[in-house]
Amino acid sequence: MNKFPLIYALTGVAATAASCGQQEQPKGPLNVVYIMCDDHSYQTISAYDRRFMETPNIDRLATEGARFTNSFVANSLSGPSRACLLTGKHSHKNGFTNNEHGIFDGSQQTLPKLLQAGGYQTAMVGKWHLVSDPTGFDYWDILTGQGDYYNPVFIRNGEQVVREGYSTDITTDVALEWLDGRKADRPFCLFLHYKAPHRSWMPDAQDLGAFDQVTFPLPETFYDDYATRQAAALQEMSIVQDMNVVYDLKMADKEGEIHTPDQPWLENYGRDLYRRDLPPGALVPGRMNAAQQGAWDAYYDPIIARFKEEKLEGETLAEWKYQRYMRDYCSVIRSVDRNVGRVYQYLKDSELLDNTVIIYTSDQGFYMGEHGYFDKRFMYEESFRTPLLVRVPGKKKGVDVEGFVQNIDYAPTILALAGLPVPEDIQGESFLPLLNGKTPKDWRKSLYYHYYEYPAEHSVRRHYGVRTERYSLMHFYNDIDEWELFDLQEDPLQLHNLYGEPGREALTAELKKELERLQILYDDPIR
Ligand code: SGN
Ligand code: CA
Repeated sequence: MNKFPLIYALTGVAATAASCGQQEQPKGPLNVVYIMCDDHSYQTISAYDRRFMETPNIDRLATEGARFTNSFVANSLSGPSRACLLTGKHSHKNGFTNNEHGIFDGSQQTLPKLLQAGGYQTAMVGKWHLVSDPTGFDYWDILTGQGDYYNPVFIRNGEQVVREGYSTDITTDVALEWLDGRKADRPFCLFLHYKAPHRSWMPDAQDLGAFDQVTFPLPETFYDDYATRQAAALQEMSIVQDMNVVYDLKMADKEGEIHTPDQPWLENYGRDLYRRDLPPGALVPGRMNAAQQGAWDAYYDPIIARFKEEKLEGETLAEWKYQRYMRDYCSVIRSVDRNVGRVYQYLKDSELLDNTVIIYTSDQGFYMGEHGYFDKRFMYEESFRTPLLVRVPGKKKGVDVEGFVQNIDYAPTILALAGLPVPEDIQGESFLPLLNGKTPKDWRKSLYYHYYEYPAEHSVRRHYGVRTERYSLMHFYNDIDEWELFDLQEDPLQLHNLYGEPGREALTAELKKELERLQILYDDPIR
């Protein structure tokens, strides 16, 4: 099977842990802590890839559980991915196809409702992003919209609460408080959804500068020319072209020389830095307090001054942008990793570790400069894939799971862990049988993908496609009609579109047949 580019993982988690054997057998019904980040790339989890940073707490789930090396999403975007999790169905079935026009229909059958009916206590804390109010949760305490990094606004069971502090810490605090107050006589399922590390990658004050001594390796495809791939060229998510030095990279100088007065939105760094029309230190939604602002300015002001002096251009500017992006992004992940450590420690101290499943994943993958990109959306590997680490008490430790799994599988898997029946209309499959590292013979051999959000921010064209062990075939449609075909064995970086090349007719026909089979199987009306 094709895997994550594990050539980069220098010390194989599986190798270290293979000798560790079984965990303790669980006592009583299993609890579930499902942790999902927003835009966390597998490239920045050291259990998958050691090139960029260390994530010891997240990695522990791999050494004590299973690392999925072929984990994918159905539609690489936040709201749609969350709707897949809740329903176990592809976007066209759960109705939430894109962030911009979607309102999740909370009256439909969902995982938390099925868990509640099965006697579970359910809670949803953190990023929700599905517009309608959550249903099926005993407790919900969600960030508004995308959520802010600093002093975020939450809606707690319908009531607005502004909490002072850093989003990742606060989200953990709220989740642990709920765990403390839950009823001890019933099992629980906690959905803990961090806003981090979503754009605009704002680190916690204590992590500012953590990667200043690091020079991140430039991805091989950073200067991709997109030859043979029209849709790949048409996007607006390029670090060189579209990443803004002020908005994304925090170069808002106090003199207003970098950004002009007609661009006041730039100063807000994606909603939540300080605003000059308000007195310093005032705590309002979307505004740092004086201490936060002081730490922020102390770190960024000298970088801004240097940036103004240096007047970088061309490739030097492009690579400076890449380094700043990576430094901010990885600094944000440090806080995530620390908070995963807090959750783990809480479960350990509360003696819950032996009967609680811990799942760590992201709502999709993310580009760390591959193809020159940030963001996600494409069916290309970096954003189609998503990290997945699962620690189930009583299962083998340090296992690599190679079978194809997708985010429509979380609902049936969690139901299976809870010992509850999986309704017929759920399209995903429980991946519990894969947890010992052996993929059953009749397990799925191909995956279906469908992305809808266009016209929209980042201009990634609508597309659907099929992924087999070796090949990836995609059709970009709407205002273009373009096919792309990649041989992932020969061309893992996906630079060479084989579609239409002489000699590929039989392969193309076979993959189109498989694509159609999946579209019929999942009952997708757009084909
Ligand atoms: C925001 C971001 C985009 C991002 C979408 C979707 N812009 O609109 O860069 O692609 O969210 O992300 S921002 O300026 O508002 O940060 S998703 O993960 O929520 O789907
Ligand atoms: Ca996301």
